[in-house]
Amino acid sequence: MLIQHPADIRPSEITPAEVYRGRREFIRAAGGLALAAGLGARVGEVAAAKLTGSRPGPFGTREEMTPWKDVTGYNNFYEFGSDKEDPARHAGSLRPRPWTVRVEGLVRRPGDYDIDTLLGLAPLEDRIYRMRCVEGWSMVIPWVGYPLDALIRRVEPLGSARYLEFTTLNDRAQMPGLRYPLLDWPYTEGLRLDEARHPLTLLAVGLYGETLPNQNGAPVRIVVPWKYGFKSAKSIVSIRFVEKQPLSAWMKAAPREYGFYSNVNPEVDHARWSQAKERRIGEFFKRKTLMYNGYGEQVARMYSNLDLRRYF
Ligand SMILES: Nc1nc2c(c(=O)[nH]1)N[C@H]1C(S)=C(S)[C@@H](COP(=O)(O)O)O[C@H]1N2
Ligand SMILES: [Mo]
Repeated sequence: MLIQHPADIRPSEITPAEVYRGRREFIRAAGGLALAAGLGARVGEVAAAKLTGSRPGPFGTREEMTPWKDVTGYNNFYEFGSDKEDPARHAGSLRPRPWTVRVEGLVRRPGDYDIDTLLGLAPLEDRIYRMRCVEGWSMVIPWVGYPLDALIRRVEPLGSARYLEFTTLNDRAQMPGLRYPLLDWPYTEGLRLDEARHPLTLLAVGLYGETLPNQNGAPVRIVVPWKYGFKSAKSIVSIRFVEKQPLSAWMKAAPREYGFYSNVNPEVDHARWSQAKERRIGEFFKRKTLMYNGYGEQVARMYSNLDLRRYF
């Protein structure tokens, strides 16, 4: 473990979180978004990778954001190892550019989308979401991205398309963890089409106003805040539109433990532990886990006909 003495902390070490908070407060104080673009340039002097032009989006939470060092230092990204510190330590070998995402399957307009084309498809938004890991911890993360539906509309799904399958990069040269058969690589995940089109579901390209750090799934990932974290696939290289429910990497590995839906649900326990409570990273006492991670008002109607115990 690295211990940093107070004397070692230089005043120039302003974290992206502090910059982000300052920018948001300034935007609020100024009472207008028109100023945001101009401020972005000044902020850029501190942090080179600033994503300019993102604006506050809907569905925000007022809960305290998890500090930058935890959001980027305590991660699950098995392609870089299974310890929480492994992704931050090893994800430097990931090359997020050049990068293309292949859109394939049951769409009228399949194709390879360059990451920069993808970034320009819709206005970027700041979305502060609660995130709940299936292991029982949670964070509040200010993502930057846009609704995945913006891309879906663009590629025009066929009437037969009912599910989406996401696939993560599978390159041993960039991802040392792929040497270990923890999962049947590549990492894949899936969503039902209506879930993928839900306005909460993001195609995320950043956090805290910065380009997505490698350990968080650079350069582009999915974010589905009412489901357990593993549904939010990182560093994706393809999105396939299919007719049948895809089998995710976690379902293959442990079908009794990980279902396709994996909606956050305090009343349906994991095969080996309770899901009633969670520990917000940075807090000591556990808090109660909320149905659909607190997003029930927005998403519950999608599951009105579903037995949540059976379809966990
Ligand atoms: N490709 C890939 N995506 C992944 C994972 C992974 O191991 N590989 N872990 C998942 C899990 S279990 C969680 S909790 C979240 C963590 O995202 P974060 O590190 O950005 O908070 O990523 C998810 N996406
Ligand atoms: Mo997770």
